[in-house]
Amino acid sequence: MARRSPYSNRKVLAIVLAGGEGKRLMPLTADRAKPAVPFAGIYRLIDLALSNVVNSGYLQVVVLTQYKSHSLDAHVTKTWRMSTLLGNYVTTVPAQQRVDKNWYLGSADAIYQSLNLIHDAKPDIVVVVGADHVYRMDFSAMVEQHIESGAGVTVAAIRQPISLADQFGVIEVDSTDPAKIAAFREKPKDAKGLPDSPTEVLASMGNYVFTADALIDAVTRDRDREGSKHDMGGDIVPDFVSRGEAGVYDFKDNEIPGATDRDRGYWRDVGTIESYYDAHMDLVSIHPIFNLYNYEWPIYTQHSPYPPAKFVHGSGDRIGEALNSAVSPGVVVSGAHIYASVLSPLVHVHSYASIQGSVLLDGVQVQRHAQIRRAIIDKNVVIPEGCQVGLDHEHDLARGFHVTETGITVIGKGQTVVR
Ligand code: ADQ
Repeated sequence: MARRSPYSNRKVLAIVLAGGEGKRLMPLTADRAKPAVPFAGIYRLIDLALSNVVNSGYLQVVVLTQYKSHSLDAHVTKTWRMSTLLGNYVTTVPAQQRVDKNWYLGSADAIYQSLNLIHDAKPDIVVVVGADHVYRMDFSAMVEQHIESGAGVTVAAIRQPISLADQFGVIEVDSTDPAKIAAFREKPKDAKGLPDSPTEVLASMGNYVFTADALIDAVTRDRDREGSKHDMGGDIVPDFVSRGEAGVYDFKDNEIPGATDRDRGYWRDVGTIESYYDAHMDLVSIHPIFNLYNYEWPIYTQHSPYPPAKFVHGSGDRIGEALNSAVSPGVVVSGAHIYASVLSPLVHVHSYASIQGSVLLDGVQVQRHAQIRRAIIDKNVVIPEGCQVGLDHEHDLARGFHVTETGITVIGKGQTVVR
């Protein structure tokens, strides 16, 4: 669904940064890159970024990968294959030491080492987006603002609580021109609140629109800059700001077809276990805060042709039911009670089991009488009969599970669970 734009004659290349390690999502990222972490049952995180790019009308897309990229590469290659007849593509490009013996030193270096792709595509504009956020966004509106402003880079921004300032690039806008960035600090520990809202800061969303030549010039100069970490937020954006060439695009102005009052402006960085968990709970509230059911701006994915989910009477004629929950194809709930949870494909829950406020990834098996509360359980883990997870955190830690400060229990892929 190509979106019309008065500037559609401009050639746009989209680059998705998908090489991050995602340390704060451990153990979910022990075995896979963060953008490949499953989300909402049937998706991978990268599907959200790619759906936004494609729905915005940009059909030439490169995905830069590095860390544990196999499952990410397999997913993107299988799901996002496009007809090349019109010159459209979504392609993954692994780190490959094109320039010297170094792997990508940071996100800016990932682009520097991939400049051949920009030289080949010859775009006027490069849209650079992260791959680990849950949101809908029409990038074409941001591209229009960028072209009109004449900036070298435009950074997408959203208000966030000041308590989270040290997780984001924090933007100060120019007092005379609110579309211009006066100062940008990456993950500051001492951020000041906004003049009209002292409890909030204006945070970078990690999405950028560049004039292609300005991007090529910036990452090339950055390569030899002493002390640079070769990071988009830490080095490249501040460089544009110091030259007075950085603009800001306010995400609250972004209009998405089919958005409801409730989910308009929704954006979550799912960089931590807490935010990943919360994003799932946002999905299963009765009127979802993030609405997967907006078909005017679809989130695309592809999965195996599993049969429909099934709910059956189990042993002793127990009713199998799931309330306020999202249940994927291939799931069987037999005489068990599920509440406020997300079940991924092929999860099987047996009689007398109960699951509340939890996220179960593909193929998890929950045996009879098991009880699961506020937990995230990775692929194919078997929860044995009568086992409790998330009810006693001391016991969870003693069994080698991960428990967050806020009391979310996480069981990693391949972990053996005992009662
Ligand atoms: P972070 O997400 O902490 O902050 P980073 O870890 O560099 O920044 O990740 C940004 C994106 O780049 C992610 O999608 C990641 O997968 C990817 N990436 C990281 N290293 C990479 C590499 N070597 N090769 C390829 N891709 C790589 C960023 C910005 C902040 C902003 C937040 C918003 O730096 O300014 O506020 O995003 O979440």
